[in-house]
Amino acid sequence: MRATVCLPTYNERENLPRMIEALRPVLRDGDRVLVIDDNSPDGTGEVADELAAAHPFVAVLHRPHKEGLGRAYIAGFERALAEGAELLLEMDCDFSHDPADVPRLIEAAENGADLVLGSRYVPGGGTRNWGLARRLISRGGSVYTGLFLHMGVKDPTGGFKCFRRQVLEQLDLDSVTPRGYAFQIEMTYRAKQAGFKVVEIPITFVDRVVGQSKMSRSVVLEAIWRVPLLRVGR
Ligand SMILES: Nc1nc2c(ncn2[C@@H]2O[C@H](COP(=O)(O)OP(=O)(O)OP(=O)(O)O)[C@@H](O)[C@H]2O)c(=O)[nH]1
Ligand SMILES: [Mg+2]
Repeated sequence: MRATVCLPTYNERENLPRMIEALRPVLRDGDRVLVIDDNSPDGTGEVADELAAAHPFVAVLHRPHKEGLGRAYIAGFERALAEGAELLLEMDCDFSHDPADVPRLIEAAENGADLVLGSRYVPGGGTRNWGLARRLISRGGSVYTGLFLHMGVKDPTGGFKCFRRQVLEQLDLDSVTPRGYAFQIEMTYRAKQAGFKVVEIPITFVDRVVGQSKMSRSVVLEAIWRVPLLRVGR
C-alpha cells in the first residue's frame, strides 16, 4: 500500500534535510513525504522546496500562517488523500520519532490495523532524555484522557501514527478543530467511535536535540478542557 509521511514543520530548517535523508532508505517505491510548512520564519519552506526539487518522493504544502499542528495535518491529509495515498503517517520533524520505526507502523497497518499508534506506554516503549516535568505531563495526560474517554489506549497524546485512508475519509476532518495534544486525542477517539481497529506498537520517544519545541501551556490547557467535551459529544 502506498504511504505518505506527513511532516509538519515550523522552524525546522536544520532538522528537515537530515530527516529526508533518514526517511529515504526506509520508504518503498511509491511512498512519499509531504512537508507541510506554515511559512516558517527561519526559511524551512525554501529548504523544503530545494529538497523537493532534488528528490521526486518529496512534496511541499506551503501554508500562509502558523495555525497549529492540527490544522497543518488536516491540510496535509486532504492533499495526500487527493493524491491517492492509501496509508497516511503523522510524524514530527525533530527526531523525537525515529524514522527507522516507520516500516513497523506501515507493517501494522498492512496487517489489519486501521490506525496504528506509536506508543511510549506499552511494553517495549519509552522516552529518552525527558525531564521529570515532561514525563509527568505526558503520563498525566494519558491518565486524564483514560478517565474520560475509556479508549483502552495507553498513549493517547502521541503524534507518531499511521492511518488507513478509509479512516480519514470517514471522519469529518473539517470539523476537527484542536491544535495540539487534543488533536491527537480527538483523532484517535473519533476513529474508535467509528469502530475502526486501533493498535499500539512500542516506540522510544527521544527529546529533540536541534531547534525549539512548540509545546506550550496553551496546548496543555486546550487538551484539559476539550477531553471532557469529547466525552459528551461536542
Ligand atoms: N506546519 C506546522 N508545523 C508545526 C506547528 N507546530 C509544530 N509543528 C511541527 O510539528 C512537529 C512537532 O512539534 P514540536 O515543536 O516538536 O512539539 P512537540 O513535539 O509537541 O513538543 P516537544 O516534545 O517539546 O518537541 C515539529 O515537526 C514541528 O516543527 C504548526 O503550527 N504548523
Ligand atoms: Mg517535538
